[in-house]
Amino acid sequence: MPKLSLLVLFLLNACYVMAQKTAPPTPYGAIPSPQQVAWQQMEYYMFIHFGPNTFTNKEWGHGDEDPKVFNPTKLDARQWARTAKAAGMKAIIITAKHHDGFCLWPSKFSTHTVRESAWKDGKGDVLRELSNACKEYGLKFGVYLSPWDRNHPAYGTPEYNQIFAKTLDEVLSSYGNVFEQWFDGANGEGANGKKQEYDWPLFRSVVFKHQPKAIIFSDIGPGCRWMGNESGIAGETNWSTLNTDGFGMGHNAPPTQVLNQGNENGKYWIPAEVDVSIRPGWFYSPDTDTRVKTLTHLQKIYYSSIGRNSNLLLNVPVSREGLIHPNDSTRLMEFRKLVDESFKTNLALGKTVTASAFRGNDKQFNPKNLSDGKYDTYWATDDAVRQASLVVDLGKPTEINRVVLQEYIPLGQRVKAFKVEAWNGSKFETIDQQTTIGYKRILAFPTLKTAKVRVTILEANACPVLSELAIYKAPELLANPEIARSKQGMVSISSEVTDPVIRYTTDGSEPTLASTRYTAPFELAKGGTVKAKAFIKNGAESSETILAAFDLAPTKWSLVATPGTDKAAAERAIDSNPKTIWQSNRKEGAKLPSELVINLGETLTLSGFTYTPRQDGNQGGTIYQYSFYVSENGSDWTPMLENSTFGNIKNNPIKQEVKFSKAAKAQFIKLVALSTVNENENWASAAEIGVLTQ
Ligand code: FUL
Ligand code: CA
Repeated sequence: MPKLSLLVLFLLNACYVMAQKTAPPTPYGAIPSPQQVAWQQMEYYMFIHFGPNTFTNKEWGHGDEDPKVFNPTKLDARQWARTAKAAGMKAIIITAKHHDGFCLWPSKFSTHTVRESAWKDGKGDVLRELSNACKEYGLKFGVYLSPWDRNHPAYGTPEYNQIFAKTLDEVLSSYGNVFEQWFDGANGEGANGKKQEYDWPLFRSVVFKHQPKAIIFSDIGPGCRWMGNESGIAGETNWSTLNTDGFGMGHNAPPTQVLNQGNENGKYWIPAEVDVSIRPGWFYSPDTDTRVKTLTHLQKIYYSSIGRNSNLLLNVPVSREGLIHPNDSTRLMEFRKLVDESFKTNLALGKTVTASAFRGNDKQFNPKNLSDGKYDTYWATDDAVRQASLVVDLGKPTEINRVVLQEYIPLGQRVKAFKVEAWNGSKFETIDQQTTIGYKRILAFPTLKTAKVRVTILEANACPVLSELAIYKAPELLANPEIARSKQGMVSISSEVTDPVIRYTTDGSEPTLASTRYTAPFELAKGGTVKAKAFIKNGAESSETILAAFDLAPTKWSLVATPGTDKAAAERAIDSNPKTIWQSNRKEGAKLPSELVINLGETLTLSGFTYTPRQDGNQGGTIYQYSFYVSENGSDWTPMLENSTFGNIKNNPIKQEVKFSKAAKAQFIKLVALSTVNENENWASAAEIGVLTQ
């Protein structure tokens, strides 16, 4: 070999050795176990609620139901597994035992089980069938077991903790690997009226004895945590770390807002799992066959769960036949297709990424790692560098509407704030600015055309360590805009989907592509008309025009205390939120009439008033007969309408606008409910009360 090439080899080798000297970043704060990393990478799996409630149309069974009601005629766990697999899910978690205590397997420790049911003459075992089906379809298997048991006679005594431990023991040693043990924190009364002090350390030790690698779900983990609501919305800020010392389950759990967002620098790694049902309830009911969540709603949930550093546990209740209903499976397939199409082509893959800095200038931490499609290769900066920017060069102007970022979580969660910008031909313009990233963060925004995307890490608790930066053009979905105004008079326009550009007018004209683009809430406290329309595909498709007419906002209004009215509750009638409802006193002995007295905070000339009945589908307390009074001083009242009725409100419970025969000056108004749409009801309700000044 010539001397020169030897020298080159030597030098190359020296460079290599030097390069090797750059140590990877040390882990920051609490970090996940290898099982937690693998769990996070599952992202999406199925929840199944199934049991006597399926047959009795209940959400919470009392435990006194005849076990014979459990009688699925065509139960096929392979159909469930096949559906989950085809939906793109990685596992199934089933309610082996819900609060009614009924066991979906023939437990030795209960007399309220499939053995006592009519199904398969008492010889069936749902857990056996499902665990086998999961194996067949390559899915993981998990179990939900409620410690709250409204059937077991020992519930409420120390003996029950031993029984529940044995029950766990039985399940966790009989059906192969269990990837997740789901503990419901609910702790109600048993059949004897007693509550149980749960022995959580004992329960956990049984889980780990048989399933040392299982992820334990509960309000406080230790494997993963409840994220604080059942509507599928994790916090925009979402730390996978949580402080749980001194906390317990249920009412001892950290506040739901903390569960929703985690604790920055929390002591333990306990990432969020989003549990939500594809139907309004957790259990099957024929009443909800036509209320399976829409595709746009599921997409919204996807972005607010998987897109916000959480896993998504989507409940698909099994029907009375023992099958997943076609309405649910059809929707699941549509949803999978949408997700697949959205993330089919990573436009950043293999593209050049440049960084303002990278660790030790070492190839190992090169920004190229961000566009190689591999989670295990990452870009990092030197320890002292907490701010950095990355530019992806797409090569040519390209339509995009999704950016996906991933931190390399084996080294902890670090990023606190970041910004994403697009090159508009002469400068970078902000698309979005957000807080945490975590395992995965998806930003969805209306389609724009750009040749370069810049991501800037604005703040991090330690040097940033990112695995991937991916860019997509997802199919655009359309939905009608929704217009709302706050008590302070700020109008906001929202949409269930992120793709449309929303344009609006306040002069009554039809919104067009030339109208003002909605970007942030605007003031309309004195009232006016807002018309909004959503556009996608550069305006080629548009939604309906949505109109909202507002009168004076209740900014200065307050409730006047009157006998029998809870002032705080009554605030809900003047909070500009039709979802919150005022109810008059419902205690025993309560009776109508009941009244609401409002101080408008200034003297106004009123031409009428409005009454919005509750909009939640329930008609309880909806006012039918009423009287309405005004006053300038709060003590001398002038009747404007007496013994009047809201015509047709029972059949069509929309906002009622009532005009006075002549305008009146008033600082105080009083609505007196005389009767409601339901007979023999002794209380009234209201979603909103307003005035007409125009
Ligand atoms: C809750 C339970 O009370 C519900 O019935 C349901 O099982 C849900 C997933 O968890 O705590
Ligand atoms: Ca990578």
